[in-house]
Amino acid sequence: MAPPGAVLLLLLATAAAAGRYRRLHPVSLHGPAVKTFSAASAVSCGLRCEAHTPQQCSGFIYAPDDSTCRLFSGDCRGPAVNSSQQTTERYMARSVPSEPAVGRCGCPAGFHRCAGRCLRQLDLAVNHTTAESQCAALGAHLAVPRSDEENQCAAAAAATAGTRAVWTGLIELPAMEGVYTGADGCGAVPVQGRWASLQPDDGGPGVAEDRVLIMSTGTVHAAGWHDNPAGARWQPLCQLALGYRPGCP
Ligand SMILES: *[C@@H]1O[C@H](CO)[C@@H](O)[C@H](O)[C@H]1NC(C)=O
Ligand SMILES: *[C@@H]1O[C@H](CO)[C@@H](O)[C@H](O)[C@H]1NC(C)=O
Ligand SMILES: [Ca+2]
Repeated sequence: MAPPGAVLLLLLATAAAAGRYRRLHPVSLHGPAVKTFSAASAVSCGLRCEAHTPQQCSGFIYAPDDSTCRLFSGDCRGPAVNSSQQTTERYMARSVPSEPAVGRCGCPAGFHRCAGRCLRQLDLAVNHTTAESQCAALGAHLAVPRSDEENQCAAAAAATAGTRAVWTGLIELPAMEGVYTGADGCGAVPVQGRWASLQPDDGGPGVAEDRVLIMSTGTVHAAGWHDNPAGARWQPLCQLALGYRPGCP
């Protein structure tokens, strides 16, 4: 039990950090923290976050009870939250002052808002490696649909793609068959109920299919998620790492 003085100090410290952080609702996070360590206060936790770029650290959770400071990347909060698992932990989302003045629900040029995320589909079908670097050149990563809404956004993008499919930022972990991690840095991605009929099939003997695309209707393939080899060519769907706005359609 912390003495009243310590509680007051924490409140002051949190208020001092308020200008550089937005306090969001209590959350729980599916993904692992990028970094976890012990810190004396919320302010020192915030300073550790600020020692990184906004892409590397988009916010933190400080637990005064055990002095645990956890840094997160890529606005990991959001649809990863399972509301029935909410805790009283306070996620402090880092303010990004250089964010373009595009209004609350706007996105930078070329990107459109969907389910709170900024997305951009590229025109050319390329392999997964090239898709990743093309998104990175835009300050983004391949899209990682975690919620039903985000999955619908990705499926809608696939429906308008020339190839009727888009690459996602899901990669099957080499040592863990069936576990897919997200390019958003927020850990394992829930995959239940997303796969197209007969997927994932790992491509059969001798073929490693460890990347995931979203197929729309209107092809010979079943609609839904498919595993494919990294060398397959599909259109990239990029997602901005920062600037998640939970209240925006
Ligand atoms: C949320 O968490 C509860 C409790 O762990 C679990 O029963 C439920 O299936 C989860 N819901 C989703 C959508 O993950
Ligand atoms: C992807 O394409 C690039 C450029 O054509 C090539 O250099 C690279 O080897 C390819 N990677 C895979 C995994 O196919
Ligand atoms: Ca497959």
